[in-house]
Amino acid sequence: AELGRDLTRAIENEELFLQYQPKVHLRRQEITSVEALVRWTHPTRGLVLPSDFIPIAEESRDIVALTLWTIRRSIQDQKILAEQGHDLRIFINIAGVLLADERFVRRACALVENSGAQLGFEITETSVIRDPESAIANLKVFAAIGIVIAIDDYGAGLSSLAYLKQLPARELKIDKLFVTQLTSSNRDPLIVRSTIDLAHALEMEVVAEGVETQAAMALLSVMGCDMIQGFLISRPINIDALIHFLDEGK
Ligand code: G
Ligand code: G
Ligand code: NA
Ligand code: MN
Repeated sequence: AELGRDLTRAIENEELFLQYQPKVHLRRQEITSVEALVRWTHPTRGLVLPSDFIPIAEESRDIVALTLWTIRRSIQDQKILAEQGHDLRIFINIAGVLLADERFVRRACALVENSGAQLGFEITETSVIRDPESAIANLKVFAAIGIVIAIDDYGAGLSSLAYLKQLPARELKIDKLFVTQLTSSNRDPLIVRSTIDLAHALEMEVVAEGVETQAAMALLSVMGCDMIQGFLISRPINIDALIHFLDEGK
């Protein structure tokens, strides 16, 4: 509750910041997008991670202001990256409660449309379950203005093939639960391979999250996985470090 009170102020006081984690396209051998992850420098607690405040923000409705802030900052940072010669799509995590919030949807669309920025929204399937009809309708609104929809944490939550069939998603992110032990497990590679095939059959590109080793990357490449994200490539990093990282890879 205390952290919740502080959060309202934190958004106004610029205590939040974004880090970016690159996704590498395996066949193209290049970074085509990044995921924005919010962090909070709390005046007394120091660095607070999203797992500690996103659930609070969802309860208190601060999630609306927080996410609009994240979208605005991502739009600004995308311009900075483009000026440095790096055209990347920035993906933002969108909490499930927001998919049924018409006011949020209107405000988010206005921000994105006015900026012309290339954004993506990451949503979990579990977040669609609350109110599938409005979630799917609103995701179609986002997709119609050029926002790429990615299904996040696939396989870890309440996955339903009925939703997979209806969501206007272009990317499917396999949860790191199946990836971090990919080369030492019997079942994980079977699950990952069949998920890749399923996503491709539905004309989605596949991102493997939590790639930590060369061996996992090599296996994912053989399996036809399109993109990888994980500590092997980079941890989430500040915009300046990201620019440096991208310049080095040129
Ligand atoms: O690195 P990391 O601890 O940042 O991510 C933890 C979790 O926090 C992830 O599940 C991620 O989706 C979530 N998260 C990070 N930034 C945001 C954000 O801006 N909005 C929402 N809703 N979730 C976020
Ligand atoms: O739920 P979401 O996928 O948005 O959360 C991303 C989380 O995964 C962040 O906390 C991020 O720091 C973490 N993460 C990113 N890459 C790796 C990785 O290679 N290994 C592990 N263990 N965690 C990772
Ligand atoms: Na995510
Ligand atoms: Mn994820």
